[in-house]
Amino acid sequence: MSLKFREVDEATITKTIVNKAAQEWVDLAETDVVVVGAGPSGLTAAIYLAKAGLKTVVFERRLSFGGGMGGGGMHFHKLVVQSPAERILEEIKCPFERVQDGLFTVDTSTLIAKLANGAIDAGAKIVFGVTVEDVIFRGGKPPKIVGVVIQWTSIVTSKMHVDPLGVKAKAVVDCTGHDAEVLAVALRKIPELGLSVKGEKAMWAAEAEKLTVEKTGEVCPGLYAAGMAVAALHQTPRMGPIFGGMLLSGKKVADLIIEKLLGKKN
Ligand code: 48H
Repeated sequence: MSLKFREVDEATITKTIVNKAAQEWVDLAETDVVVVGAGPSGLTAAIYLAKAGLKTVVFERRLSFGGGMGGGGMHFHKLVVQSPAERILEEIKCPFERVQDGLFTVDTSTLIAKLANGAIDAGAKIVFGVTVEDVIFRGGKPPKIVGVVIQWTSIVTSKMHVDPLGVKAKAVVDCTGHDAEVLAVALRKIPELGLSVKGEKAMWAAEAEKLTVEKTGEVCPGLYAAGMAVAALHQTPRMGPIFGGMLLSGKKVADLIIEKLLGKKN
């Protein structure tokens, strides 16, 4: 390999970045599915949505993947996953260890990398540093969610008054975790929906896992909930650092959207 560096002009670096990003943003302005949040449920949903051929964009407010996975259980770097979610681990080629019948453990960093890689390989676009702060809706009985309102996270945290942009989508999935941020704002600003986010209940792992997956789905036309946002909406219990429910919830929401938009049953 030659050790001679290619000379690069600063203006070329700027033009390349701005040009390519702007071209992509033009394309992102109208998409099939917006997934909000790149945690376990959001990344899993993105894998299956993109695999099915749906144009999928994940907006993540932080500059990293993984959501609550990185913290493991109280910073211990292992997560627990139960059957049948190991099938998802197998599909994304994520190494895991069997602990007991139907119970498995995986390294936090490994699961984050494999889920993110799976989503990108499937064709999903993941954009960091973007906060979804509102939804776009159209009136009707019931009203329909037709997109999201986005802002740079750095603008949100600086509290500067900069007007946001809108991205249209056929389906929006709230995968924002404990605060169910997209549902919270949509349900507050569109009272006709007659719902609100009350927050999850105290811990009961087995019940929480079952109910999270069971209640994953469409909340109102165009707006879906997956992962911990489901528990926050339906006031079901929390589960602690067991992640099978998050993965299965992400897959279930993807299956529902695929069926709705493409008429295909998985
Ligand atoms: C853009 C946003 C916004 C926004 C948030 O918290 P997450 O990991 O969410 P889930 O539901 O996929 O997984 C939950 C799991 O991590 C967890 O917390 C569990 C199992 N807890 C059990 C318990 O008992 O405590 O990821 C959400 C992601 C994060 O990366 C956020 O930064 C991001 O969404 N996010 N992105 N716009 N408005 N709000």
